[in-house]
Amino acid sequence: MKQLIFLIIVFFSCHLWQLGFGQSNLTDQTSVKAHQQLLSNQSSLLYGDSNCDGQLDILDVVATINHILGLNPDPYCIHLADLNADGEINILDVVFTINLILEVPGLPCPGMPTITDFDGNVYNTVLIGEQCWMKENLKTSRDAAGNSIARYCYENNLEYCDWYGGLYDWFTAMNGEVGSNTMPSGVQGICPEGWHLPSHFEWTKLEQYVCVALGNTDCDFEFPYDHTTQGLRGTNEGNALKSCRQVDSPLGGACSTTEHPRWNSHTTQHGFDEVGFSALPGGRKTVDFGDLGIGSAGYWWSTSEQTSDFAWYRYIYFNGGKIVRMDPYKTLGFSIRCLRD
Ligand SMILES: [Ca+2]
Ligand SMILES: [Ca+2]
Repeated sequence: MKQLIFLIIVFFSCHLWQLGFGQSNLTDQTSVKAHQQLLSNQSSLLYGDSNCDGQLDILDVVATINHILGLNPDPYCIHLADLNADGEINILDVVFTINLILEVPGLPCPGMPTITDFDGNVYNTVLIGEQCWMKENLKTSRDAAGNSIARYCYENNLEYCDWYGGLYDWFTAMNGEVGSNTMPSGVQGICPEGWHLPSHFEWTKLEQYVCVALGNTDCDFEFPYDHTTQGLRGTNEGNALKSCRQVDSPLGGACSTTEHPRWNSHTTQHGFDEVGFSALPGGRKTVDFGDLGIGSAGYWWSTSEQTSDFAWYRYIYFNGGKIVRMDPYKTLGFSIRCLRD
């Protein structure tokens, strides 16, 4: 893959320079108008579409290489071309564009590789199909407006919040908003500005994407868009969502670790992080039985209610590869993953 990318870059770098591709000047008034027209025609931002034609393809790679070479390609949508959002256009954006075209799994979200919450915690992001997820569990103690919220750290130990994120009951997570079954949920909850809590169906979309990516069959049956199917679903999709960090992971290397955060040891049901979701087992806070499950299970809220007392969640566990969908008590404390709006 790296060789292919390198060859493509070399090919276009060498040949397009000679061809003098797109040497027009953006300061030309006609060009500026055409550029603005193209921008206004775009209903939503298509990151990587550096030549502003509404499509993501090899021509965008060409445009960005030409931009780097000082050839002033016109039109050129610089805000769509800076995929790693570092304020400059260079070879990293070329590689990112190629990876986007090739749909390489686990890429950071184009234009937003990280997101920072009100407390200053920085989270990596990951693009999974059409969804942009936080790659880590939320750990904030304040909402996007700066108000304190009821964040709980496992066993009241702040280190667990650093490693696995905070635990929040459903009411805290929703931050006063009403339940939602739509896609997207439209519920910001305690997520940063521009982000929202996933609905039950948005989790379903992720599950179906992973199911298909693994080449599994019956994805519509295993992960249906309904509010009736409960229990253990799928086959190995849970393992595909897990971080590979595990005690004695058979994958070895950095995946095999005793350091937090990590999953408890298992010889066959280890995570392999197929799409970059990197799920970690933050455990849960119960009302009557204390804190349970750190290292052995991760639980994530959705915005979707079943009744006034129960809401849908997802649950992944260390000794199995399936994903659990159920509707536990809203008073339980679980992890949160946010989605980009
Ligand atoms: Ca394009
Ligand atoms: Ca850049």
